[in-house]
Amino acid sequence: MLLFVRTAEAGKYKQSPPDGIEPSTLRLTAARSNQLSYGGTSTFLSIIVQIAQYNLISPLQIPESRILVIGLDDAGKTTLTQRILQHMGQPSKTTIMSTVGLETYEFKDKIAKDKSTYKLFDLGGSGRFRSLWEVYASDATHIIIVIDSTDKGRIFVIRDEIQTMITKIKRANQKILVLANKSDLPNAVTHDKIVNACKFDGVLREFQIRGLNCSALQDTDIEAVVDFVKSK
Ligand SMILES: Nc1nc2c(ncn2[C@@H]2O[C@H](COP(=O)(O)OP(=O)(O)OP(=O)(O)O)[C@@H](O)[C@H]2O)c(=O)[nH]1
Ligand SMILES: [Mg+2]
Repeated sequence: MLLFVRTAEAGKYKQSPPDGIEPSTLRLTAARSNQLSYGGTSTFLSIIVQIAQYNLISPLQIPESRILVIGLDDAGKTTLTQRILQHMGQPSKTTIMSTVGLETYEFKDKIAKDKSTYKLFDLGGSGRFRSLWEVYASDATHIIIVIDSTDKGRIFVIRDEIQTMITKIKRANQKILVLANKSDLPNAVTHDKIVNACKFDGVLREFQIRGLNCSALQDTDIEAVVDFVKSK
């Protein structure tokens, strides 16, 4: 299993880790107040610890909402994640690189000042990281499927990936948002067209599913996405 998570520094590389670092290994290199980052070389034990932290320890600390952001590479997941953080009063990055593995953020909403705890998982969309989606999806309360609404050539790739993931996860009444991102671009299609083309109504029929359009880059219609994140 790949569990390779980039740090701000490691984010300098786009699709592959630097020479000498095995992508199948993992090392804790940094931990900030709201963000855990991993990268580099590690042991099998470290990977087991990471999975245990997610599957065993975290439920004891029970964050109220676990939000998974998935989608193909370049769909805009990290750009969106940073927008969500920004809209919820968290520090956010302005320089965004392709995600290696995943990035995790844990925080409370500083704008609404409610007591809810949020755990946000921004997963890499490259093929080698997609097997991670199912690992995190079973325990998620909310899943945001970010789709580049101009990437018509790969619409069936995301459909197939979602279909594969759904067959492997434990259903726990997750809420699912199909997000047609990049609505600022002239050739963008809307979420309903994507849902129809992918037959998501059928594929995701066991879940509470909704669709939205947005532009993470332009910060357009992000409020509705944040409302989805906050929905219980
Ligand atoms: N025009 C436009 N570009 C966007 C939008 N959102 C993201 N982008 C651009 O799309 C590219 C990819 O954005 P990322 O946020 O890194 O995409 P990602 O899905 O996280 O990609 P991976 O981490 O590789 O899986 C960047 O050049 C972004 O600036 C949007 O709403 N509109
Ligand atoms: Mg990313």
